[in-house]
Amino acid sequence: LRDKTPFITFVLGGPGSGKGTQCEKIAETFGFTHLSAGDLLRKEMNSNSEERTTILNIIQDGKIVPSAVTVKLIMKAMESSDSDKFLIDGFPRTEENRIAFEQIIGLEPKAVLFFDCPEEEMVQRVLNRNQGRVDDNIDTVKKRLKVFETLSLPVIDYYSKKGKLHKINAVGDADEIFEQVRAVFDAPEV
Ligand code: UP5
Ligand code: MG
Repeated sequence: LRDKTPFITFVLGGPGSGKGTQCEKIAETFGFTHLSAGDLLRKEMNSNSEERTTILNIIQDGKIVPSAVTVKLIMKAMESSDSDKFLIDGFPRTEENRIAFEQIIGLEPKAVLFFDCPEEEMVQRVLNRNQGRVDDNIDTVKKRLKVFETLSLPVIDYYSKKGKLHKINAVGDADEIFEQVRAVFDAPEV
């Protein structure tokens, strides 16, 4: 049993906007545990899980894995950690994801970061990454961008209306971007 409600921050932004890079810095500086939904799904995809083929096909097509699968993985990761501060990177990506998390986990984020980056920059970063991700090719990147625009922007808009959104200009040097992020976590209301 936990004696404290976990401090949850959702970290959102398009493909290649720098979520993972900035989460590492936040985790290091502010002591959060970094959970990347994409990393959890890729790990599941490379295991002998029953879901592995479904996940691979969806990721290759730039679509969204069913909420039940992703929320279960996030919940398992949270439960197996003794941390009470989590950065959830790349989730929720749809309104349905958001509602599933609220219903299954029963928690809401204290803050939501949005890394705002122009499309051309995101495409360049993803295509330059070269780490063998099955979705880092021009065709899948175009699909990921489309999904981001149609399904993920409404989630960002939802948190903006709730007054929880912190929009970060994600263009420039990673350390400069982190200075904007630092200001969010240094502020007393967060
Ligand atoms: N880089 C970083 N910052 C830079 C900077 N300031 N200047 C120049 N370069 C910079 O960065 C991307 C690349 O850019 C790296 O090479 C980095 O060095 C460089 P990174 O920090 O990795 O950006 P990030 O936003 O994390 O990009 P990523 O590609 O991981 O974002 P996605 O949201 O596309 O990927 P994710 O892993 O979250 O999801 C992948 C897929 O999984 C989804 O498309 C979807 O199919 C599936 N998924 C779900 O279905 N449900 C989920 O909940 C989550 C994922
Ligand atoms: Mg990432």
